[in-house]
Amino acid sequence: MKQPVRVAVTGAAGQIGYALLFRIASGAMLGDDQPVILQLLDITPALDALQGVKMELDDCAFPLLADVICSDDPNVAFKDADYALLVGARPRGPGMERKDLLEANAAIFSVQGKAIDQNASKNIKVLVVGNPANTNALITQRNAPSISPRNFTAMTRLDHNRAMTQIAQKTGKTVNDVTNMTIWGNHSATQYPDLFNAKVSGEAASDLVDQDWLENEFIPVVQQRGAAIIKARGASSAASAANAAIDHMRSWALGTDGDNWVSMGVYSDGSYDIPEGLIYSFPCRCKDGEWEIVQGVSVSDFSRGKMDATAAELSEERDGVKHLLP
Ligand code: NAX
Repeated sequence: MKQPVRVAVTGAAGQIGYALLFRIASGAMLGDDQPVILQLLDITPALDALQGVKMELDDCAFPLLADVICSDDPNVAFKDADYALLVGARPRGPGMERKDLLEANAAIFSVQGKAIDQNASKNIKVLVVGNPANTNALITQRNAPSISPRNFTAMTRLDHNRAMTQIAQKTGKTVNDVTNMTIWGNHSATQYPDLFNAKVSGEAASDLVDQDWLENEFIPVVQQRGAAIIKARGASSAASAANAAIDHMRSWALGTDGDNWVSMGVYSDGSYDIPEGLIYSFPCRCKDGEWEIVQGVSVSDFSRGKMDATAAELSEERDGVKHLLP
């Protein structure tokens, strides 16, 4: 049996946490031969609820679950962590402006970035789920200067999975037939789900649908899916978000298949003329625990406009918290 790895999860007492922890502990994220130690962080008022989650984890008797540590101290939760899933974030409260939301989260993620810098493994792989995920990932990364910026990522895999299902259903196929989907940019309503490079059973997805559906159905449905779930369920996506977090980490740790790729919010190196240093969602392939941005993906004028618009939003978000960045 391999040595256990340490997986920190923040916001662990929340609804995504409840859908996520049991799957990590069962081996769905890192493989069924990889034991894990869960290091769970939440705020002090949520510690009783977190203890209840730990009791349920204990009661599952997962063979791969070596230990569960619960804390309200980021220095404890990130101690020697090999992986971190940053799920906990400040939701938008009544009367809160977008700027206030960015600032409240900047405070949380700068504390967590510093705690990761001081306590975690230097090879830690960090996924930020809590919104605004890309900018929270940027803040975390900037507060952890001793760790490579490549180790901080943001989640757009839920958008990616949503887009795969939309095109599969439209073309009467299954998600197994859909490859090379890309979400470009921010995990927000400006994200650009790209059908021009996606394939369905090897054929260009954009050839199988008309431009009207692509522009006026597919893109807005994917962009607005989170709001549609809230309207239908009375609560935001939780199981599908947890599933996407598992998919993201699994792809990163264990690799992607062949020529296929996945969407990950990663540190921009200037590829596709996206400003360097933004955490922007690109098509990525993963191997041996490393991601790379897929190069040479075709970009039409239509795509370019949408990729630039979502980059502009990310630059604005970054400028909004500039005074808080080290
Ligand atoms: P919940 O409100 O159910 O849970 C959040 C948990 O985080 C709570 O237990 C809270 O006490 C905790 N928390 C708050 N501040 C904390 C801090 N400083 N340190 C540690 N824990 C803290 O929200 P949930 O539905 O689980 O969603 C969590 C986050 O995921 C939200 O920001 C949400 O917007 C975001 N999402 C991101 C998605 C993505 O695709 N990137 C999709 C789903 C989801 O909307």
